[in-house]
Amino acid sequence: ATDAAATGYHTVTTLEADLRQLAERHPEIAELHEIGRSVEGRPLWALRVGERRGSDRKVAFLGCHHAREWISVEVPYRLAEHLLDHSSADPVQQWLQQGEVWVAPMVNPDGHEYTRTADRLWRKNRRRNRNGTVGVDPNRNYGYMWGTLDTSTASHVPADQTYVGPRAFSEPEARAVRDLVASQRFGGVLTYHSYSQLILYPWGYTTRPIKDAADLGEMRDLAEEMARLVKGVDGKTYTAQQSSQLYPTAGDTTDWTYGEYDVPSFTVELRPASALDGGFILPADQIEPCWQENRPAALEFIRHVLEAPEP
Ligand code: 0X9
Ligand code: ZN
Repeated sequence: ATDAAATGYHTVTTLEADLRQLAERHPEIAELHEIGRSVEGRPLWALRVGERRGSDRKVAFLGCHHAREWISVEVPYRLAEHLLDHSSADPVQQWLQQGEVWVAPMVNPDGHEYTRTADRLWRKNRRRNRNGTVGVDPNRNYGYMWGTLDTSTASHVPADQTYVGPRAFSEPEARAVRDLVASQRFGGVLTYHSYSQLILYPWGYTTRPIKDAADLGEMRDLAEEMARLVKGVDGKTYTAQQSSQLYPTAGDTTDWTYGEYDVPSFTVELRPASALDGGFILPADQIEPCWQENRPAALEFIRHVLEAPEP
């Protein structure tokens, strides 16, 4: 639909080709995994990066739960590329010797394809709902406190943008992430979205802070450190806050990863800062600076998770 503006962004097809190439160029430390299939049958890809298969230190980065948030594909993709390009230089080398980084840059390929060909602002997946409407919000379909809210930001109405789905994990996209997290036991999960320049930590479903003071301190400190690191690159402000301060929703990714597995979990809302700066439509010439400003924060998250003392 918007070829000129799209130059520089991956499509479903070019992402698959580029992930394959990355894995082929680095066969000793990278492997492409199909972690599931979308509603329309597209493969869901995750790249595993690390020397030792089955290590006990692992961290995951996710992108593009929401179709129109194109930049959220590019930051995790470039992270994978960066790790592989620097796999023989410390500290990356050390991390990849001892641990694994998993990157799944496009959890919602059906939606992404739809934003390219039909409706640039589509958000949800492409589930055909019972009542003839289309789409479940993949970031409302996770199984922690799923469905406990019924609001405009977590809706039980199938036509709505934030439709939670008929039941927790009704959607293959959310199930693929569930199964990956369940099988790999990540020590931390970070999921990219756009926009608003925020670094969010649980809870999202309630305005109450998480109960465990140590966990809260850990996530708050890390979110604030990541925000400082972002600012250090280009001066951009990313605000660290509890998810529900943006708005309460139930069934998002990080409430589930923290609620179920107790691991540090973040939603990073990338550029731009506001709708006035283009909202979901981020010009392709901002992919590189957006990646650059998020790189130290992503590496800090990896360091934090992979260098954590053994449980
Ligand atoms: O609503 C979402 O899923 C995320 N924002 S977005 O604009 N990318 O759609 C934020 C999810 C964070 N969680 C909560 N606010 N509870
Ligand atoms: Zn989003």
